[in-house]
Parts: sequence; structure tokens; C-alpha cells
Amino acid sequence: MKPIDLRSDTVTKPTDKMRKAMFEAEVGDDVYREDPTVNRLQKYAAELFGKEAALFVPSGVMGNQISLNVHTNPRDEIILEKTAHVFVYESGSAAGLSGLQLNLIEGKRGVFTPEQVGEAIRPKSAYYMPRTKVIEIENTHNVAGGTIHPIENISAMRSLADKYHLAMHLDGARIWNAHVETGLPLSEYAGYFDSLSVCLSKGLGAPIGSLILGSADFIEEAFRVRKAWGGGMRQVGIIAAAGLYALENNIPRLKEDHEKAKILAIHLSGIESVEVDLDSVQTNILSFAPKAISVEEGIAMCAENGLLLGKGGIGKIRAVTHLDVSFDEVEKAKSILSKVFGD
Ligand code: TLP
Repeated sequence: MKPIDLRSDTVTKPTDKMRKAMFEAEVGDDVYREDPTVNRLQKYAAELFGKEAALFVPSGVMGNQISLNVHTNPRDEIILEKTAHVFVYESGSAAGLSGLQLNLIEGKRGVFTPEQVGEAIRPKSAYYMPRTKVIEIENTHNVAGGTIHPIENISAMRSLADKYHLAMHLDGARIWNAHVETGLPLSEYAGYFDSLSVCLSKGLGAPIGSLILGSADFIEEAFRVRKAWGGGMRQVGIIAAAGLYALENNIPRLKEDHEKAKILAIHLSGIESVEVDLDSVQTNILSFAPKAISVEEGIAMCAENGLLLGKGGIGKIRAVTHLDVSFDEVEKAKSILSKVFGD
């Protein structure tokens, strides 16, 4: 029997309709900016977020790293949360590719405060300190369990950024999930940031691809860096078509994924031998800590019973709901969790 795969929302496969859109995509050489489907996708996304321009890139990591590179010079510093994807899961690229130093702030459920950022900003006069250049926010926050960064907090960070002439970058791999849950327009989120990296290949179900959004000048620079890093793609409309299909069709349905994560979280909260913070289950990610067995044992035992899970933050198991897992499968997952962790 096919296992229920909750390791990530990146595991989804393109549907027949998405594949049809890919099959029929008009293509051209995107390094010459002549791929009509890529151009349509970039225009569509820029309008959706209310930004001047967008750039299609192969991955979320590349989206974040190009953006940080454009905002900075080597030896500059960026301020971000201690468990941010850019710090934990991007293979040290901020240091390796851009020579950046990361100033980490401990957040609560992934959210840090303007006061903490205020303390972390380096005084301009201190030539012996790195220059603070960027405040980076991850929304929703992966390791914290898909938590939403409150808009009031983002707005307060923007005021700080303006005061100290810093750029704001959003790792919006799952900004769609925050958007459907809060009802706030994508353009409202985007308005606070100089750059955004958003993923088409997570909950939206496209097989590949992310977008960088920003001003026309910013995207022009990002275009240069993408080429320099080997990310210039040719007849890539064949993939952009999947992204366009995902943007046009798959945003509202993310709400279902949030319901599925809640169903699982509520079920787990009734199991003695695991700890789950229900308040952190705000979107499609659920992190829980096994108390009687190790994370590795828990993941292995679930896998033996047909439920694939991944590692979350330290001491935690992660389950991510997505469009390839049905409500029926969520019920089956509940039984497997009860069997493994006892109820
Ligand atoms: N996250 C992956 C793993 O790398 C952990 C996942 O399965 O969740 N920002 C955030 C917040 C992400 O969660 C991810 C992917 C990325 C950026 C990077 O995206 P890709 O994998 O497309 O480079």
C-alpha cells in the first residue's frame, strides 16, 4: 500500500491538469527573456504581490540567497531568527556565496520583536563591527511549526528598517498559507518588504520553482546574480506553466491543508506520550515531541506502519499536510499515530 507521505509539502506531484498546462506551454529562451510563459508568470506574480517585477528561479534557497546577495556586500550582517531556514537549511550559503554574517535572534514560535531587532542593529559609527543591512523574516515559519508572523510586528519592523536604512527580506516560501489563514492580501504582506522569495513547489503543488519579487532595479540585479550562479534557464516555460497553473488554481485550497493539520494536532494532543503545542499549529505544519521514544525511533516506527514523517526542530517530529493527502488518509494517519505512540 502507498505510504501516507507527510514529510513535506514539497513531495506533491503535478496533477493531470497541471501537466496539460506544462505540455501546452509556449516556450522560448529565457536567458534572452524570450520565454512567453515565464514572462507571463513573472508579470502575474508581480501584480499579485503589488511589486514592480518578479524573477523565476529554480528553488527557494536560490530565491533567498540571490535576494540577500543583492542587498549586501561581503562582511555585512543580516538579522534573522535563530531557526530560520536561511540559517539552518541553506548549507551555509549566506556565508559561502555572499560572505555574510548572521545575527541570530531567539524568537517565540518563530516570531521575534522589534525591541530585539533594535538591540541587534550595529551602530553605524562602530567601524569595528559588521554593517547591519537586512532584517529577514520567515512567514510562515517552518521550524516553529508553520506559525504566522503577525502583521503588526512586520509593520513595526518596517519602521525600524526605515529608521536605520535597512532592507527587509521575506522568506515567503509559505506566504500563501499565512495569506489564506489571515485573509490579508499578498500585496499587503509584500508592501512591507524590499524583496520576497516565494515558493511554487510547496503547498501550491508545482514540481519546481520559486519567484523573487521586488522593485524593477532590484530584479534587474537579481537577474545578473541568477546568471552568475548558473541559474539562467532556457526553455523553462515548460516549468513556469506549472507555477502559473498553481498560482491561478491552488491558493484557496490551502485552507484544507490547515484543517488537516489541526485534525492531526488535536488527535495528538489526546495522546499522553507526545507533546504538542496546539497554539503553534496555525497552518499546514505540525511539530510534536515524543516523550517515551526518540525522534528517530518515532519516525522509523511510523514509516514501518505506512506513515512518512520528518524531523522538525530539536527533539521534534514534523508532519506537513498538502494537496496529495486526503482527509481519509488523515484519518488513517491518526490511527497509525495512536498505534505508534499509544492513546
Ligand atoms: N524547506 C524544506 C526543507 O528544506 C526543510 C521543507 O521540506 O520544508 N524557505 C523555507 C521556509 C522552506 O521551508 C524551504 C524548504 C525553503 C526556503 C527552500 O526551498 P527549496 O527547497 O525550494 O530550495
